[in-house]
Amino acid sequence: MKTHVNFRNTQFIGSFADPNQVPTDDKPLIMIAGKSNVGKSSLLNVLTGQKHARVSQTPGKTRLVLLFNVDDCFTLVDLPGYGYARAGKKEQQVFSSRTEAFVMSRRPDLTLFLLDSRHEPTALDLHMLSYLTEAGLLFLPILTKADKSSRQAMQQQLNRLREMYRLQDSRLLAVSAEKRTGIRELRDAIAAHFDLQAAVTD
Ligand SMILES: Nc1nc2c(ncn2[C@@H]2O[C@H](COP(=O)(O)OP(=O)(O)O)[C@@H](O)[C@H]2O)c(=O)[nH]1
Ligand SMILES: [Mg+2]
Repeated sequence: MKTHVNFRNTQFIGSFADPNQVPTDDKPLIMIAGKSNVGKSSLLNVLTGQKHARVSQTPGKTRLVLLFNVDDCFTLVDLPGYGYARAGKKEQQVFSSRTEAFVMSRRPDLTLFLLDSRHEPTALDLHMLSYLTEAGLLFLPILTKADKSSRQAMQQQLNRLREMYRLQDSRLLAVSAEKRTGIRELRDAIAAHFDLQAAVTD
């Protein structure tokens, strides 16, 4: 039985245009959700210490489902982001119908729900929040781009979101992929969810 998970030992499994083609396995599934440009790919790269996911210059470009094997402990799925302003109306929903079918059939064991620390949650963020809650999917809210906000603004935002989401203190993390802050805490939180410890690697 493994006791530690080394996030840096992550292998890319593949990319899929159709979520239906994503292979199943016997490992717990973690999904990354959040609006386009919130920093999903950047966080994934810092979390795994590798340049797996392409950080987009053009927001909304990631239409593929990316799948990763994290140290044989769990499978991580990076889904297309929502709310890309220039996308068509059909894109202005949290999931496409195919992605939603994927989420409902696979029911991820944990969702990393990314929110921009600099802004109020958008209507689609709130939609995602109620989606996750109503579907009974466990999620870990994460504030991204913490380097862009002052300490004081970040604290206010944390307090506001904790109140809004009725969260306990430990359930809301702030991270910066740029400055690499909050990454160890995030690894610890994910690992703990699966009764593992995060290996200290960097
Ligand atoms: N300042 C700052 N910028 C970030 C951070 N994370 C991502 N970005 C930038 O935000 C943009 C979108 O990032 P990306 O990871 O592609 O977002 P995604 O669309 O959610 O996958 C890129 O220009 C990144 O360089 C961060 O922690 N701090
Ligand atoms: Mg991306």
